[in-house]
Amino acid sequence: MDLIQDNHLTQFTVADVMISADKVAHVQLNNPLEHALLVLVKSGYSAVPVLDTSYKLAGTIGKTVILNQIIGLEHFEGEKLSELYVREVINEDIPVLKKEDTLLKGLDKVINYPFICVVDDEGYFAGILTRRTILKQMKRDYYQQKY
Ligand code: 4BW
Repeated sequence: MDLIQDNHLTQFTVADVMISADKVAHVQLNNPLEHALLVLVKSGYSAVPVLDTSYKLAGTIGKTVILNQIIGLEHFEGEKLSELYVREVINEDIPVLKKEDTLLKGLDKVINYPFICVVDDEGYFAGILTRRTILKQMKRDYYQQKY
């Protein structure tokens, strides 16, 4: 409890530690799944944000949902990768954060999601808050309190 009351988790905002949009791998709603899988495999991430053509956040997409689409009963149906689009399998049911939200609010959300998308008031994508950045900040605060 001390960790939360005395340190800066409530003073730091999401904007202080988020990964900004220009450094985040993403795909677009109108990309074929082929392209999305390529981005996921080449970036090494298991899921990435999905944006619309005006760079507003639309949801997320991960490797598992794409692979599920092409696993047939007897063989891989790879041709589906060029026939299906990101908009058909996107996960739209995701939490979001605002830049001005506290890190404590972010901590609460990353318990159930490895990363949380950050948007502005109009829904434009600003970046992501990851478990890694939250944990790094908490570790820093812990050692600053101790010594
Ligand atoms: O390419 C990577 N570089 C580094 N430095 N770490 C990586 C990389 N790929 C994975 N990791 C590590 C991170 O600790 O594995 C964790 C789980 O990755 P994930 O979920 O399952 O692909 C990473 O944890 P994290 O940094 O807290 O990131 C949580 C999730 O946020 C990732 C990924 O889905 C997303 N993500 C992180 N950075 C991203 C990103 N998505 C797009 N672009 C980025 N720059």
